[in-house]
Amino acid sequence: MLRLIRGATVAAMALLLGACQLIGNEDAPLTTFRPAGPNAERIDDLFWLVFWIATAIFVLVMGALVLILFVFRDRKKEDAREPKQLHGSPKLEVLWTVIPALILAVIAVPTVSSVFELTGCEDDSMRVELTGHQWWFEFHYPDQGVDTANVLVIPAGEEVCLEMTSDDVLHNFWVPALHGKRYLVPGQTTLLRLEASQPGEFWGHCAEFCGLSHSLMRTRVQAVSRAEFDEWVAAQLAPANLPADGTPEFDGYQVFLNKGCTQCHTIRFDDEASSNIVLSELFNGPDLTHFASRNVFAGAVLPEGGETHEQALARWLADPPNVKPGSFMPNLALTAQEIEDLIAFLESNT
Ligand code: HEC
Ligand SMILES: [Cu+2]
Repeated sequence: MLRLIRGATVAAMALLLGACQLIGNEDAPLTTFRPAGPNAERIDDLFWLVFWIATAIFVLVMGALVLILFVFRDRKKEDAREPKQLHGSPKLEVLWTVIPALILAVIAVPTVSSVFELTGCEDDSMRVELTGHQWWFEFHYPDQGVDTANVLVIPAGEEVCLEMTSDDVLHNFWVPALHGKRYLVPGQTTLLRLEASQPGEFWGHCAEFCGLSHSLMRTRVQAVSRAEFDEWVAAQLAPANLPADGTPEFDGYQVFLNKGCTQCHTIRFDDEASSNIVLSELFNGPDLTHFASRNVFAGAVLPEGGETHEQALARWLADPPNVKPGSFMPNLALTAQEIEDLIAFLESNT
């Protein structure tokens, strides 16, 4: 018996310490304990309010329990103290109804007001349309005319309003440092206000099981200064460079045109005649005009484990469903030469 208790105590301590270790850990990019903007701070404040109230109640109740166990423990007949025997006590019953009601009120007021404040956006905040796909996030900036994927660039210190929907199944956009989770629902628009107080890079993840590669549907939010944001927009609006004849980039461009990539991907060139065509809405993939400006791709899962952008791209182009099971980008049976040329071409699109 004693051994069992000792084992259970050690296990409980290990769990507790393990949980504490996650708080503030740099290796836990999806922690909810490092809010980096007003919306996430609001949620964090609420968590700690409830946490400390619950802790106080736990300590009081357990303390009373231990005290009663001690005071009324089994003793020799002569000095045994019988507790006072009660049957119904209106005073006590009122007390233990009123106190919980007050505690619930203290929790309910900030909770309900936070729920309302965190839903919806300010009228003047910058809009970004977000569409969820199996298994990547598409971002369209309607006022700027920018299209990008997986990496959301926002100006720090300003509220950005995500107008979210889904192209296929339910998804859920979650960047814990900036806000809670919100669904992306096919045929509906949901709003999510995002604001990062300081420049930085924040990790996100789809938080609704959405099929085979759900666990590989991630995202990054990059908050930059206003000036850097304007520069980024200007760079994104520029057309892709049409490579000069005879270069590896040009060969890659030819592979891009001839291997069916344009069925699903858009690259905007200056020349109207070149490949702006998206043949099938059903098979749409990320806009690749400025592919190399994004530090991560394929649902923000590549590159991984210290590989370079090029190495990851080679792995992706060789066999996408091998990297992301079920991927809607098929294995196009490219030769090593074609992959090499495509990498030269795609990596030149900064
Ligand atoms: C049938 C449609 C389809 C075809 C054809 C296709 N792709 Fe894709 N591609 C996709 C989809 C869908 C994704 C997103 C996959 C994901 O992240 O799960 C993607 C992702 C990519 C990415 C990563 C983009 C990013 O920012 O995340 C690159 C690069 C890419 N494709 C290049 C190509 C090239 C080069 C070709 C031609 C050899 C090609 N694709 C052909 C559908 C397609
Ligand atoms: Cu998803």
